[in-house]
Amino acid sequence: NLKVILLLLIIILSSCKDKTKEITQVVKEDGPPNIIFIYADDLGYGDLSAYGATEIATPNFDNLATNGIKFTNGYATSATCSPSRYALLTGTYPWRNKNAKILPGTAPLLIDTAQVTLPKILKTQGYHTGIVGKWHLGLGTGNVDWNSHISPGPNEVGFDYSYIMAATQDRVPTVYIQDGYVDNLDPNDPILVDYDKNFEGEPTGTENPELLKFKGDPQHSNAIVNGVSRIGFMKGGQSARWIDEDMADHFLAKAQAYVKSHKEEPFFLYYALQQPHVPRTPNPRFVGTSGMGPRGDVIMEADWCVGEFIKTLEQEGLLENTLIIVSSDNGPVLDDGYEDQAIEKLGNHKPTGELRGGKYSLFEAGTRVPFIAYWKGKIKPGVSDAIVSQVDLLSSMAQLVGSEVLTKDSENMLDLLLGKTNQGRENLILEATSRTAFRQGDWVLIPPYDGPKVLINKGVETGNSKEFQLYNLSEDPHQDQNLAQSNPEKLKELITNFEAIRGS
Ligand code: NG6
Ligand code: CA
Repeated sequence: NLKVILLLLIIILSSCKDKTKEITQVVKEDGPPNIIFIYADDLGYGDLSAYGATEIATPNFDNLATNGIKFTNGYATSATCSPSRYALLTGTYPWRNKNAKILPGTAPLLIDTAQVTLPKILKTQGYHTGIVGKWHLGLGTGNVDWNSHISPGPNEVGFDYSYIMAATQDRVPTVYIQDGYVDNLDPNDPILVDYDKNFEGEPTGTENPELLKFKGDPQHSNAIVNGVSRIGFMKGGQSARWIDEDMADHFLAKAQAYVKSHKEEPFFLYYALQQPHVPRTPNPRFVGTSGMGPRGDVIMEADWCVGEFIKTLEQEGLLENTLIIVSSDNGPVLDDGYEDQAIEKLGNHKPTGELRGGKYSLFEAGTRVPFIAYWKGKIKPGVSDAIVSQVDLLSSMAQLVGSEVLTKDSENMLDLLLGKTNQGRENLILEATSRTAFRQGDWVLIPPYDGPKVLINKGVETGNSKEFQLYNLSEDPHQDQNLAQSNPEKLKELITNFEAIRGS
């Protein structure tokens, strides 16, 4: 009997071993997998039902989270957009580039065209690369002429195809740009953009509030397009102007078309959703669906987009050979410049989950975001508490496609993303509006910073304090107990390690 049991054990064990072998060989046998990043804008750690939201249902995001790996310590590199996107594509911490701040719509390209980028690496391995959605990494070299070829931009840093909005939905120019050309532009009605002064005769939110669907704060009260006042002034380009309520459908259609037309070759698609960033303009199909006003409604809309997009991948037979990473560029904010009832209608929903802070904050909710890795049939569903950052995606994806490229800041987390290990990062630099903090294991160090403790208009705690702050996230996930005084040794250790990386 013992012999039989032993034999059985050996058979079981060796079949397990075969399974792991199978996973590691998958990439080689099936050819290079497609890679898709679905990247939301300002989606908070607590905004998805898979991450604990009870007042809103996000079945399509949840499908990826529950059938893939849901990371509970996954980070954007920064608590604002442009820096996070910079790190996502370059594998370099944004604080290394002094220009990596929230960019105006007229900012020059933030990424050096000579710099390593993920899409460039993928191209060298035979991939077709595309971006659809929000760019917000600058365009041109200063003084962009929106009526001719806009360059350099995504196509000069590694994307074969780009269909983007230049900056944010609340910034001009409010037009789509395809491969460097404004889509649908009538040459007889050229676009002019200025971030300092208005064009004569153009209405603004400040002067013509009667034209608005909802009011903006002073910064968001410049050019009015579709009844929404924006940051920055703009004139012309009427036929090219986007319709805010159609943006989600528009980008979705472009993303679907992209995967359909590139399914015969390995491709990388960066699908950068615009939701739930302001202005929140759900398509009428979604108005009222969340009961939370526009912010909830656009999360429902984004979830629907994810569902439709996954359906397309399924119909095209691509799901089994596509690694999908889902995340967000920074944490959530309720009032980000428009009167859209995000606070009034929030009810019991907690966009930050149990975390402290939010967008712009050095506290956890600024940078800790939903982070999901999904690959049908290849990644075993699970939950991981390992620390992983979006800055790691460059090296990890490079590894996946057989490239050896690594950047200093980007750690190879491929095995973690594929569920073959639960070993994540030992430490990570966090960033928010040009300030940095440090996570090491369960510990977080926030150095002293001047400035307000709370952004009054936005209701977000910045993390600023005259004192060092030290938190232990395993005991205190909401960062209420500053242990800097009571644990001077830990404090010293973290300061030393933090400074070593900051100075490197
Ligand atoms: C801020 C805007 C905010 C938003 C943010 C960019 C003001 C007062 N606030 O400057 O509304 O546009 O920039 O958000 O202008 S991000 O997600 O792209 O970083
Ligand atoms: Ca953002």
